[in-house]
Amino acid sequence: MAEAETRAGFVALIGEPNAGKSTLLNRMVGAKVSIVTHKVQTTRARVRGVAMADASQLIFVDTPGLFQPKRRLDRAMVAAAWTGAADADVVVLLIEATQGLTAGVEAILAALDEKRAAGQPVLLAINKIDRVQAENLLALSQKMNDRYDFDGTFMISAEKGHGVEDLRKDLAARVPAGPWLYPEDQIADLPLRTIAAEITREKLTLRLHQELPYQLTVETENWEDRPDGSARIDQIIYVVRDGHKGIVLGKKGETTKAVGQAARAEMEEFLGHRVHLFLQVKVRPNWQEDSERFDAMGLDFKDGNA
Ligand SMILES: Nc1nc2c(ncn2[C@@H]2O[C@H](COP(=O)(O)OP(=O)(O)OP(=O)(O)O)[C@@H](O)[C@H]2O)c(=O)[nH]1
Ligand SMILES: [Mg+2]
Repeated sequence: MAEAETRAGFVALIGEPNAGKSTLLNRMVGAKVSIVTHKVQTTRARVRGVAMADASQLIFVDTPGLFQPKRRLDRAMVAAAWTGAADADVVVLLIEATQGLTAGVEAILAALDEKRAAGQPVLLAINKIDRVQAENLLALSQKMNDRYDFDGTFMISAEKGHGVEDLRKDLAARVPAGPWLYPEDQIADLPLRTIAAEITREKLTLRLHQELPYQLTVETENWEDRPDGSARIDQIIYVVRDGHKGIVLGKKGETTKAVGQAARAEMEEFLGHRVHLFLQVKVRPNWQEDSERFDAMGLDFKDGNA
């Protein structure tokens, strides 16, 4: 019997901040490769996760949320998202069922035709359906399809998993025929150092209030695999002000300690071995104007030019 024809392709997940793109990527991959928080603008650069669907390999590209950028970092994030979309075989636009056709979604639709590649299919995924009544969903689906010519519409809950398999099946048939692009056991295309830095940034974002999470970045400075199978990971948390350093550290360093414990536990689960994590907080007032920091994040500094 002939083997099933293999297929492989890139699927970009785009949408407003907080739509649930990273949650969907993680669900498709079956592991947490992209960080998730209840706050907007969590994802800062493209994150690739690899998922299988029968004989198709789907490389999901999680992107930063699309919004009106003001700062250099914001502009670079939004540019990274559009590049991710333009390079993909299929685009999936996620919107929140609870929010509907917002001004932000309207702006994305207005830009989509200009940014998408010719003939590139665009699917609509209405997410967070676990939070709305079914009758409202049908009306929203109608409204969205009146507004834009989508190649398909899916009602999903990325968090609970509803509808996700239907979307996966559809995507499996849409990506082009061809050999798989990644080894079968690979789930992410992101350096481990970056994943480790992202885990710490997630724990900081969950723990810190207000604007602070948007003004810090985390980098893995050193990674040493030890003979006993454990790893020593040294990371730097860059903040913009002395006052922020105090908040990130907390009283007697208790905030950094709690963040470090949570991050270490998750790194150990991801890596499957013990981790010794050392966090240091540094004040760097202009890190958001620092091209090295953008490189470390996987962003293009020039994309941030006004
Ligand atoms: N109720 C519900 N919540 C969801 C669902 N999907 C995602 N969320 C929540 O929505 C919030 C944002 O999810 P993310 O996956 O970080 O969203 P994102 O689109 O990646 O956000 P950015 O990276 O900021 O652009 C988190 O609190 C998720 O737990 C869903 O299907 N139902
Ligand atoms: Mg995200």
